[in-house]
Amino acid sequence: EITFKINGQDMTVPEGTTILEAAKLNNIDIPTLCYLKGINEIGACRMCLVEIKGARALQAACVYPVANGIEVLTNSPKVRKARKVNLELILSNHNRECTICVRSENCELQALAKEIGVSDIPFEGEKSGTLIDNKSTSIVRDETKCILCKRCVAVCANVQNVAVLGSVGRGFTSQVQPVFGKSLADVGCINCGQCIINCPVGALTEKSDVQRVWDAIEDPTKTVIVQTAPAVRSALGEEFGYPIGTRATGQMAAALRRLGFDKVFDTDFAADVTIMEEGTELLGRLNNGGVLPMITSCSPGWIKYIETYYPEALPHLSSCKSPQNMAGALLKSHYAETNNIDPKDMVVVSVMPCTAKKYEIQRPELNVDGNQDVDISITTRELARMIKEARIMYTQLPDEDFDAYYGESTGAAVIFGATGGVMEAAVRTLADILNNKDIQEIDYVGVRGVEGVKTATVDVTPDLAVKVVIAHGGSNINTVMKQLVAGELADTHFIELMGCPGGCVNGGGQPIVSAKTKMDVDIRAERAKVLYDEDSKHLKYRKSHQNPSVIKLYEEYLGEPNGHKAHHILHTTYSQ
Ligand code: HC1
Repeated sequence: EITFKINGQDMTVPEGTTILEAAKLNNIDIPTLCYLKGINEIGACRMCLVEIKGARALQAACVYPVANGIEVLTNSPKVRKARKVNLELILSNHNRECTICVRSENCELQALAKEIGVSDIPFEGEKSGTLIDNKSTSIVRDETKCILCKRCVAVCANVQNVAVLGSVGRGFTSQVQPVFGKSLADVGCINCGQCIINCPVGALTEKSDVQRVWDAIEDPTKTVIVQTAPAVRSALGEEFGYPIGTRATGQMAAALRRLGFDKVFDTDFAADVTIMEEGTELLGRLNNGGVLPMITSCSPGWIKYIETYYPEALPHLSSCKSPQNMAGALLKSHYAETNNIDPKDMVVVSVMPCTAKKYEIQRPELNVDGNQDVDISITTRELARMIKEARIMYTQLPDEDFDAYYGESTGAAVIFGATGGVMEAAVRTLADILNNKDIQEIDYVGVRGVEGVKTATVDVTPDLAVKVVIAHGGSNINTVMKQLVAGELADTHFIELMGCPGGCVNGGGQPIVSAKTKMDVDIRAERAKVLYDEDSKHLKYRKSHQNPSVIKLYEEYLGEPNGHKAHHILHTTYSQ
């Protein structure tokens, strides 16, 4: 225990507590910019400077541990002046065209400038970065806005284990860039967008496809169909002022209809189809000596990760396309046929919590009879911008349903958006099929939660215990993959891997929450709760094989799961 004074008040905290943490416990807010709890604690931006009585230099509160007897001042004239000068310096080198920046009003730098009271930039700095890299299908990197906080560098390396961003140069020539100044498109970037949602400013953004969606909607020759990923409904409301953890499903469907889409469908329908296909594939591998453990294939960031870093393990991947692409492929085949629409006159738009989905849709193998499964993929944030641009009063909208058939889904599908959800959905179906009954205890809580790597053994039948592993985020994935290639997971049957920490609820396309809020709220858990609530309280069916529209689809069109037609439309291959 350490006893010290902060702004004249006595305080006792555990040893190792930083001044920043201690201040917070005492309801004192110290400004931060480069700080990302547990990820980037480097004291680089000098916004959190505090005075320690008797010490000559000011100290960075985010890295300075309290010591017995010290007296900390967080609001002295010296502190206020230093913070202001440091912020002016950062601003002097920053592209300040805030009115045309997508991060305006959700920019940590802009907020600080207001809070700290910067009213003038007394010096115009030499502008260091000028490059705008927009070659990636998913991510745009704008050096004119980068403030060198290195949050993206830390997330990419330490959380995602990808490490394609680094610091180069010193002083005014200092930059954050991929190696050798290359484009993000030309390095081992997995397109996950974790850099975007952890950037305090607009230096990293998604590549916008909003105009392409408007153009499609305005084109009278096109049937424009939208599908929404499970996790979008867990966070869209945040863009319209609702608290984190608010369910958006009904107002989202209503808004999409008012934007002018011809049909409002749900990716969740295809998530149910995925369970039919992937569950059957797993049973096949178990019965026929196929490659085990089988690994899920729905997260495109994860797919790029394995193709880039563990190509030797590709035979472990399920051959299932992701639900996004299954939905697109079914719309361009079954839906087009039954509605007499030429698939060439259809535009399938997906709304995803993900930036890697923009990369996934343009993979050449993801088509059905030459028609690209999905034409345009936008993020949750881009959808919010469209709703705002259309001046739809989102918060006033009634709750509406998705359109019939492809809008029908189950609780098993909606939990796909949280880490462990695909596994739980699969187990619900496997257990019913193998026991030939409608099992009532279906909350497999052992696979839920935000722990990095989860391991569980599920007694699916009295004779079959299925051993499963679940991981999310590149570093945790890497832990599992190292074990896999070392032969240490030989007794495991099924692995769920998701590219983003927490799964899709915390995907790189989701609403951006400030580092300050993330100190207090685990957004992964709060958004996941929305999905588990929808599963247990709002949906009639909670198992994929009970989805009446999915049953009908197999009866009237696909035939058997994993059958010839299903394979042609719903499965894929990977590249080394
Ligand atoms: Fe996901 Fe999936 S759950 S990958 O996390 O399998 O993005 O939400 O749409 O495709 O269904 C994302 C979410 C999403 C797919 C499904």
